[in-house]
Amino acid sequence: MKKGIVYKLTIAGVLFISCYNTKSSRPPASRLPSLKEIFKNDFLIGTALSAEQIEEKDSSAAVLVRQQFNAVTPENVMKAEIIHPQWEEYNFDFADKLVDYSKKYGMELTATPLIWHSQLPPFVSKLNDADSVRRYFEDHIATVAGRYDGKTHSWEVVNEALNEDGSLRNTVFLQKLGSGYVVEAFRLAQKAAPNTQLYYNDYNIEQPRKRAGAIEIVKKIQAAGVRIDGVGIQGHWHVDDVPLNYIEQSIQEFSALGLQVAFTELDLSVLPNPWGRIASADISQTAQYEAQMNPYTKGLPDSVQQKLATVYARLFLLFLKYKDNISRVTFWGVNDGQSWLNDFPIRGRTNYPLLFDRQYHPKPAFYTVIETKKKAGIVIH
Ligand code: 9MR
Repeated sequence: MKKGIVYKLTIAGVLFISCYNTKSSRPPASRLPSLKEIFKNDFLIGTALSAEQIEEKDSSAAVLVRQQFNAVTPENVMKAEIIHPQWEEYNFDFADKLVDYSKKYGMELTATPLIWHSQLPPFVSKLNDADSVRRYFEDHIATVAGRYDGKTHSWEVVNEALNEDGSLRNTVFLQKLGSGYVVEAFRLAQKAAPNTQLYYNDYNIEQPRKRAGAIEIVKKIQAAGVRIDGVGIQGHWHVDDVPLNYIEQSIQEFSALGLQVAFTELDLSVLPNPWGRIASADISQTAQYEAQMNPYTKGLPDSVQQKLATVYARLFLLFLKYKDNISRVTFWGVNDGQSWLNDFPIRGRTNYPLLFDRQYHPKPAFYTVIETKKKAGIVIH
């Protein structure tokens, strides 16, 4: 990490914060620098879209997404409970709308998740025998991945299969299909979607033990002669604990296996974590609301705003260093108000994890991220 650059970025952030707090000095959206333009020779810049955003119901969001992003991921609409609610019933309405949306605006679409233990439709949770689970698994992959082949650039084929210690998570798929199910999912996805890039996706896989588990998965897939094109590091981190060294080692190690690396769900929480700093994205882990755990209901103090800006910049400097290995950096949501982190792991908090605030205005972190590329001057038009 070059100290000079961080210093300049810090100055840029501090100067911007003074302007940021004065509403009248905010540039109109049309005059903002564009993340997708700034990083166009480096990696794609993506965002997760909610159902409302796919339908472009909010015009501020719609304008900003078109201006800033060249890749999209469904936040929820391709999850099994939505897309495959009953044995023989599929609901492709929103997923099809997203395909049209990505085509219309020339954005790269990442479909997700194909196989995930969470947000399964109730009929799958009730299955007790291995044959039925296998039937669901095969039908789901063939039907859903098959439908979008040629329409989506990539699939996150298996999502969150690992425990923190690198072992396979105890899911209905592990219980009923055995440990070979991950390789099998990729084999079936490759068959159904031969023109689609295939990724393994998880949170905390930059952490050494979980990373070792992910590498084992990749090696098994490759040893079976099955295609895997990339690994998605989700990137749900805490602003006080972004593991830059582990992220760098992970990019190096996954790349050494011949894989692309994508940062698929980036956001940085600024709120206290009830269990210490290492963030988790396991939505089954929740805690009770207490006022002291929700300190920034009236706005983010400048010091935290500045910290967020500096940490985002450090992260993007690292991404730029490895731009040849990184296919895409996707934020998990368009603005702070939409973020899942307002409700996880404690419901009803006010978090500030993204680059755009609740009014869709760019935050200081937006500018320091842009500075990482420009490395000189302050980009305030
Ligand atoms: O952001 C998503 C939130 O709206 C959903 O309620 C939640 C449960 O489906 O999933 C969130 O997205 C998750 C993603 O699909 C997988 N990685 C962790 C994300 C945050 O929980």
